[in-house]
Amino acid sequence: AEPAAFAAVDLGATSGRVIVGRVGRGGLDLTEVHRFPNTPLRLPTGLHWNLPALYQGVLDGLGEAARTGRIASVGIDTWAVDYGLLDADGALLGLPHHYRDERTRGLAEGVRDQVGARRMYEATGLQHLPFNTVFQLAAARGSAQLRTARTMLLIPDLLTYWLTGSVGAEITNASTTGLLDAATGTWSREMAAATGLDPGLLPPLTGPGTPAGALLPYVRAATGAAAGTPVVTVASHDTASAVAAVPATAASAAYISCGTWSLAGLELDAPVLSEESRAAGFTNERGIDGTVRYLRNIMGMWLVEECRRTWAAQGRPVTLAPLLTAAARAEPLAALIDPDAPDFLAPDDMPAAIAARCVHTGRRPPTEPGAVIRCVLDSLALAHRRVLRRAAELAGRDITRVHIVGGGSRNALLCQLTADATGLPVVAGPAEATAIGNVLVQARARGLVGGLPEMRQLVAATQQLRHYRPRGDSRGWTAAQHRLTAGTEHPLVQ
Ligand code: LFR
Repeated sequence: AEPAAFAAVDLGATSGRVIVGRVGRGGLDLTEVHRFPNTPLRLPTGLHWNLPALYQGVLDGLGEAARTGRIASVGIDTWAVDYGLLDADGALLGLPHHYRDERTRGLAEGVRDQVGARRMYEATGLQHLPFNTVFQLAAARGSAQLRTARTMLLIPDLLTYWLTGSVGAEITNASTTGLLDAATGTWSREMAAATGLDPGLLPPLTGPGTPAGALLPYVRAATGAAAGTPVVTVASHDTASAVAAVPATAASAAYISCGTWSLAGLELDAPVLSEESRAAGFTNERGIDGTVRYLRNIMGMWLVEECRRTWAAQGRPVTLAPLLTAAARAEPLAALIDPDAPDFLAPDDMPAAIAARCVHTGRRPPTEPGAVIRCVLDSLALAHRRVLRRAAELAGRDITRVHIVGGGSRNALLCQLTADATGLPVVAGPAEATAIGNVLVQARARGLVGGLPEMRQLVAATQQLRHYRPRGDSRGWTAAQHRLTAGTEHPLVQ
């Protein structure tokens, strides 16, 4: 097939981008044509996504993409779990809530305990996160919106609906809802019934690589895209797209998709649904081609970004590069936190929340910004180690190498600390894994690239990767893990 250009729409928690990816003749080349901020809105009803603004950003980006030449197709990925509700006329009922909105706090545990934590895990394989779609819908129970709703659409599916008029639920993202059956890959009537949800709200499932529909005339008018330009369903969960683009060649490779979140784990052929796995907080999300993303959410660069946001509001310098230089010089492993403590999900003042946790665990809290960032990065590296070791145990796998993809792969200090903590070589890159996974699934639908191994070889052959070797042995990290476990009131995953 002739080389072709694909538009990848990739929305993250802090910004959205449209990227044009050219694929063909052994090449893979990306150009970011548009980037726009994603600024959540606080309203009387809680924390929401400004979806019309995001949609406008998508249209502007597709316009820029069309100006670069003919676009073969468009693919959309975003963060997971969040959704919009449509009424019988197909109108959106209110702005989608942000997963960091507080309304599911406490309630999620109640629903889980009522349905039975074990049963929920056996059925869906999903880690318990308070913002899983199933809990958000439980929080909406009895609301005017939910009573009026006829269809629930996850964010990428909602954008696809606005662009094409067609309705579906892409399966990698559907697997993050808590409403998909892990064994059958179909909607779980049992979980819908157990949580009081009308299963009629759940649209037909679709899979990566299938056409969703052509851009509607008003979208073509707004963007200048050619008639008949299709939206192709990709792995619409951003993490699934990122994992598809991990340039791993061996089954003994682990990955960390590192952005707002660190998603650390393994690719498996089948879910691990054991009680141990549930208790350790591991999830079985779906990847492309029937793969399982066996991983845990770790709070990730959110901690760093929120520190910077707080400092900026205080008028302090927040440019990342000097902060990382200061962090590299700061005392190693001086203060540690469990990044997954619920206090870090949405605090008003992240540095204060970090200091409070350090006090809680009996450590002297860092004060200088460089030391705070060092505390965060040491703690993330240690969490990477904990999670990957446990994943290997629970899945019965050996890990010989760690791939870090996503924006965090540009953070040399975090990559080096992860190599040090895990005692494993780290391969960093591509930073644009999500957009690449999005583009490659579209290219594959056109016959320009083969299966998952071939996609990954193409990434390895065309993208710049950096290598980090562990420095020394990891004894210091083992001791640090013991100190952290001993000082924490919640038992951590070892
Ligand atoms: C990463 C991500 C994670 C998901 C979180 C919330 O961007 O998609 O995989 O757990 O956002 O949706």
